[in-house]
Amino acid sequence: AMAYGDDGHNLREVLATFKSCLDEKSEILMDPYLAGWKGLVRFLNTMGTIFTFVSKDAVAKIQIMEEFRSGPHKESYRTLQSMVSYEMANNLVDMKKNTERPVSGCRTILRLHRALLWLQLFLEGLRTGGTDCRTSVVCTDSYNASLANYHPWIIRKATTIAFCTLPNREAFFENMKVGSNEEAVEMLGEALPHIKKLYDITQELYSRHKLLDLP
Ligand code: 1PZ
Repeated sequence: AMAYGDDGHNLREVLATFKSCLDEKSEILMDPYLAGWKGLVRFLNTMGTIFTFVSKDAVAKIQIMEEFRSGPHKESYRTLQSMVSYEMANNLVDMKKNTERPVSGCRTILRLHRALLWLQLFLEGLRTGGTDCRTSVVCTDSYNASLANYHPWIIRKATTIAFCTLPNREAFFENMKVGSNEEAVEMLGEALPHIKKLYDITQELYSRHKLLDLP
């Protein structure tokens, strides 16, 4: 099993990175959150160049957040909670479209947060689907139940076409580099509740501050 993951796309480690995001006060640490996303992008890049338009957008958002994390207010971006407090208190969050304010951390993380719901639904669908379940169908259903609601027609179209190129469940699990199908299912069963917890905490945070519709 040592050989697996040496090429840097062992999904077990990526999902474990997300698990390490919660601190003792149930705050979400920015650095492992971004590291988790970087791992997902690495994994996505093994799925073929047709997903380049997706990984480019994810990378751009990760970079925006890394700049906040290395800038003059880096301490304010230590957790998602401290980011929200800091940006709200300093009037840095654009509530309307087409104003002059620079891109906020809050709106950037919101995009990744919405994508995390897609990830959770998709991997949960693969986990509970039968051996002959169609990856592209599971993926499309998860997308339609999450991200699609925020994407314009042209993106939905491109995304749906790209999904059709996904390999079958067995090959997909193989590409996760976590061992046999059974081990992959077991790993997902262990990891997904932690992803869901992160999602729920972020959703509650954004909802409490009325940030769920940031343009
Ligand atoms: C294994 C198959 C992977 C499929 C990936 C599924 C996600 C589809 C997302 C399609 C995104 C298309 C490109 C850009 C979209 C942006 O317009 C939006 C909104 O941002 P804005 O324009 O407001 O700045 N971006 C997003 O919704 C964030 C998308 C992040 C996707 C991360 C995917 C990570 C994949 C992990 C794979 C295991």
